[in-house]
Amino acid sequence: MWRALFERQARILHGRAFQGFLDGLSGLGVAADGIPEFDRLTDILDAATGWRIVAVPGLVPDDVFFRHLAARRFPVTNWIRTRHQMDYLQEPDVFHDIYGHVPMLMDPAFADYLQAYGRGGLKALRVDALPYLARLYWYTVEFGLIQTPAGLRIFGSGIVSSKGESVYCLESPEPARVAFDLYRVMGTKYRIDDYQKIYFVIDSVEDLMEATRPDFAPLYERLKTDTDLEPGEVVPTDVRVPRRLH
Ligand code: HBI
Ligand code: FE
Repeated sequence: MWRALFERQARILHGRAFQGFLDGLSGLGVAADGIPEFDRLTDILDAATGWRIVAVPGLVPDDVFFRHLAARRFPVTNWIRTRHQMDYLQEPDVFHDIYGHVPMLMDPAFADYLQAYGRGGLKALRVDALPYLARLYWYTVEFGLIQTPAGLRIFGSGIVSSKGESVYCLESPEPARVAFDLYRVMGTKYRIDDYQKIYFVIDSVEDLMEATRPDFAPLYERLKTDTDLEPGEVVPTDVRVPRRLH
């Protein structure tokens, strides 16, 4: 199953995945021949950015998840999907977590971003603002796109670990593609059971880290008084990003 998933995604992501993701994947030595040894993987990751992985049986409670991230520990599910779940499964499995999430943690700026996200998550829980922060994770860590000199590329884990969305997100005329804006992202709802209707595009991981450095508390207060945007909605202040045409 690992080999089938890895080889399928490798074909699709050629020319579509962000170079930082591909560099992370090869730097970790993650390959088609089998599920990586967690102990070996965690040592390579630790040497690169101080992150480690911890095996978990599946989704863990939010506060547990954020405490791990805040301590540079990424929770990795310890089972792999069945052949009936080849194209879609609701919960992250070891392929989604290792192939989708861990490679970007080899990038120092992204490693800092995800730890900051974990710290922010613990704060958000205390002020009952988790839904807003979960949208930031969803539209960057899971479904983020990045503008590069070579063109629009994918870095979101939910996309790189799935089959169909890797093409759709870059080339379909259907979804909106909008330049990343923190307040806009945190005010936008998302669907978990279908392709996204909107993608947010960053110019660099450093930009993303900078944009999310300020304290979110005042943003949460404003967001609580604003109306949430529907996933497909586009507003006049949106900076639209053209899709890939080939
Ligand atoms: N647990 N194992 C695991 N993996 C996740 O990605 C995860 C989780 N628990 C909570 C969670 N994600 C999200 O609800 C938070 O980002 C809000
Ligand atoms: Fe995920």
